[in-house]
Amino acid sequence: MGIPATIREDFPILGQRVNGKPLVYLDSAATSQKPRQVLDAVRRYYEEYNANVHRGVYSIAERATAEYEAARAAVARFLGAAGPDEIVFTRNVTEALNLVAYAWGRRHLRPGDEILTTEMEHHSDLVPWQLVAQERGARLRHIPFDDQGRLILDELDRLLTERTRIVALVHVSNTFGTVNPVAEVTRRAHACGALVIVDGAQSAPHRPVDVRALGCDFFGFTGHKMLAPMGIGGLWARRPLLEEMDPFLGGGEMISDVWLDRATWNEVPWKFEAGTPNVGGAIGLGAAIDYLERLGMDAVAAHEREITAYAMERLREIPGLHILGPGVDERGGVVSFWMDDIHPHDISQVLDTEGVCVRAGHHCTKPLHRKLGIGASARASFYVYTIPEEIDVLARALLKTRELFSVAR
Ligand code: 7TS
Repeated sequence: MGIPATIREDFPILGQRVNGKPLVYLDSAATSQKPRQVLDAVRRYYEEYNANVHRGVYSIAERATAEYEAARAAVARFLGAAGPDEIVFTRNVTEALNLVAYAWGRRHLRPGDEILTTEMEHHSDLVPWQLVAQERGARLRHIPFDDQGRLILDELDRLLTERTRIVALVHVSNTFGTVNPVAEVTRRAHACGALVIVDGAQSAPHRPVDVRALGCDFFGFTGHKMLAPMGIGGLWARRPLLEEMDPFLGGGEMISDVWLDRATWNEVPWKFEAGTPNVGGAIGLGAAIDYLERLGMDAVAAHEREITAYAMERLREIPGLHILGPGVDERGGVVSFWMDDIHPHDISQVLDTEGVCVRAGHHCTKPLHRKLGIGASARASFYVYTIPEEIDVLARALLKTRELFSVAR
């Protein structure tokens, strides 16, 4: 069963007009829109049982704690974790990746050790490793990509050495859209004794993810790209890894006992959740997962594949437009492109006059763009609510952009 276009009615924002035109939101890789079911769950929390979690012994606090922990269980089920204790809530995937870089990296990295990432990483899976590598005297290396934006796996065996401690890679590239062969990379990394951390920001929202089938050791995700509010995300990690790591942040909730000069730690996962968490956000994430599970992640992936194939077909008709990344069989719902003689910011501005939202810039993948020799690109990205008619609007608006700029020259 495909995804019916009627689900658009669940997304209040999609009924809007901007600049006199129906809103065509094609920037879901930056953040997704939110269905009523998620908005209602968050509002219900604030209207009916807003209270801090894990401390009150009165009814609404108990309900808040139960719903917060139910959301953790939903995430565990959604990602195929062994249990909710393997899920740490964070603000977003950036915080999840930093958590591992610091809590794991500070304990395990020694001078001369190597951290392997890729040339297509988002800055949030590069910079934390740069910081910890500098602090620990470790060395960063990078898996290159080919001219279609695919990782060059032939290089992997050369790059993986007995010094490699961890491989940090993006599951689905937010710029190329490439779906990286995480299971294969993990198999080879483990054979060298290295751990693997996956940036799942663009995969968990869009395709079935089973962390145990992937075989990786850490998996980060971010709620706002999967129908949930901003400010909630998380980290999945194998329980023994969470247990051996020191906390990342100190404060309330993450302790077991505290003296003036020392403290002991709470159990996992709470050891990593210092301070009052985003309870409303977690509850919204639980509702978002319910929503996605009702649609079925296979159906979500199939829908996006269809939309992406159609978008690539329509965009290829536009003269002087160049699509980045691999063919539709190897990509998620992201199509980045550039156009001869037109800056991506100009593209985005002209599209905005037609009600079309696309991202322009480096998409937090500056090294990737630098390697391609382009400073920036434009990007259309899709989700469950995207319909082919919106791709038609995009294609018409791009043709209009082309005409405007050829007249201007
Ligand atoms: N990793 C990838 C692959 C991403 O696409 C993003 C966000 C992040 C990490 C960071 O997510 P955050 O929620 O922690 O901020 N990517 C984008 C984007 O492509 N456009 O805006 C944000």
